[in-house]
Amino acid sequence: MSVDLDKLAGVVDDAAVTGTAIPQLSESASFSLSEAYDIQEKSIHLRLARGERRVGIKMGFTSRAKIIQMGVDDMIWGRLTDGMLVEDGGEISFAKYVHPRVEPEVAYLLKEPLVGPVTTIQAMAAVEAIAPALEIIDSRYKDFKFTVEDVVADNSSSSGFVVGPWCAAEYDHSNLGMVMEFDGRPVQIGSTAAILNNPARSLVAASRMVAEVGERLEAGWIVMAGSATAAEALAPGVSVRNSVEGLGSVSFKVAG
Ligand code: OOG
Ligand code: MG
Repeated sequence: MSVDLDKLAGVVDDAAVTGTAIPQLSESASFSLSEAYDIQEKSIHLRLARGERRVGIKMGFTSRAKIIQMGVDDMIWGRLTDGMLVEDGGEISFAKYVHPRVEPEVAYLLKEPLVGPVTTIQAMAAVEAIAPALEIIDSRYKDFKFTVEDVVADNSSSSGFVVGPWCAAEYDHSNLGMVMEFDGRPVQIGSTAAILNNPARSLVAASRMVAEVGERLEAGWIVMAGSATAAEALAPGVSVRNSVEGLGSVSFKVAG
């Protein structure tokens, strides 16, 4: 019997909406990586049907630190909607999530579409601006454990994203220091170089990977390049800031 992708999309969507942990889908169903992306797409359709709007993509496992932390060694991507956007300086409610973590990232804003394989120079020519960013990830799976197929089906743990001030992306941003603080205390220190040696390569990978499912990166979209460091678990009351050398900082607070 073939696996019911629509049903599995409903399962991950429901877990995300209610902030409830579920067993890994692969424990009771067998599906390929390509079917995992189908489940992801179908789960996003449920969001769009509820009125959310697609605003971009997030890349995952673009740094060694994340690959080591999660034990998954394949680059992955997920779909971002406006419903996941948290305002810079805004507040989130802990109760909405299963076991949220936060990652220091940078985000790109595109001014032109990117289609399929492109060079780093072509990718950067399509960039309007770059910003310091924070990603709030929240695996819907129990104990934050998953196979690559499971995490992709679960929209690559996408849950929230916060984007700081947009800066001109003309200058070299391949090795900028990054500090993520909890209540003013540094919890992760890294560099944009940890993201594929240059986060622009994440954009190149994003263009190539979405083309595999017939998508292209659209003008106006945001691309989250992936975490430069291991993720940190959030807790009620904590204030989070990511400062990126030369780009400024981005922050949010978890309600107490
Ligand atoms: C998967 C998402 C990874 C990143 O920036 O590497 C990711 C996860 O760790 O749950 O967003
Ligand atoms: Mg991330």
